[in-house]
Amino acid sequence: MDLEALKREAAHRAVDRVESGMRVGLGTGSTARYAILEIARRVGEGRLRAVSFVATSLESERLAQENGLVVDPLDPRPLDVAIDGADEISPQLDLVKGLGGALLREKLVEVQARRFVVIADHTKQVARLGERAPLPVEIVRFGAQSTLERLAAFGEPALRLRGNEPFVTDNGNFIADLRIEPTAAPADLEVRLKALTGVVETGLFLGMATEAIIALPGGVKELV
Ligand code: ABF
Repeated sequence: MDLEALKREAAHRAVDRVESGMRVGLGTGSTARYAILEIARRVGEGRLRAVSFVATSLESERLAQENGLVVDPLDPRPLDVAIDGADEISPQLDLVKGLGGALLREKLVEVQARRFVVIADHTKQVARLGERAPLPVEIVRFGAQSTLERLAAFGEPALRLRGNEPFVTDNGNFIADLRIEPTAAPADLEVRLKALTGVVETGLFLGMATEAIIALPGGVKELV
């Protein structure tokens, strides 16, 4: 089974959690994309009714709208469920997210979700965060080089580029991809990074996921 089939499998399983009348957070990335398309299919077939949506990126908002879903702005009401991918998933369901560049809106949406379902193929599972992927950190543009220097106290930061230019997030910020020593205790790192001047948000999503649906060649694993 190829990775795309696994991602689709996990996504479709997560969409089974969506019921008529719910408020749903739509994730970003290639796995979340399958969830959005499947939700749109079920809405189109009338199997899901009166569902409202909030998107975690402009890209996902566009995809949802192109497929007939109406996307609302984020307001303070809780979301029933959010479905999104991840770059790393620890045994405790702590996550690294943000390689897709949408970490700030993802965190803003998913922190409001009663149920946050992470969907992924098995390659995203790690024993310790930082093993597989750099940690994305959203930083303000002004003084970005100074913030990168401050981040060097935590690992090896690199300003994310798109072509020759810095990558710019939906919020007008830059992203530093921070190579860290793999850690089984990311909470302290999160607190220290958030305290750093110039840091807007980190890609550490700790204690937020309520469940993970992980597709592997032999079948699907659900972790809570
Ligand atoms: C978003 O998309 C992220 O937070 C993560 O960076 C990325 C995962 O993408 P994919 O599903 O394409 O691997 O969910």
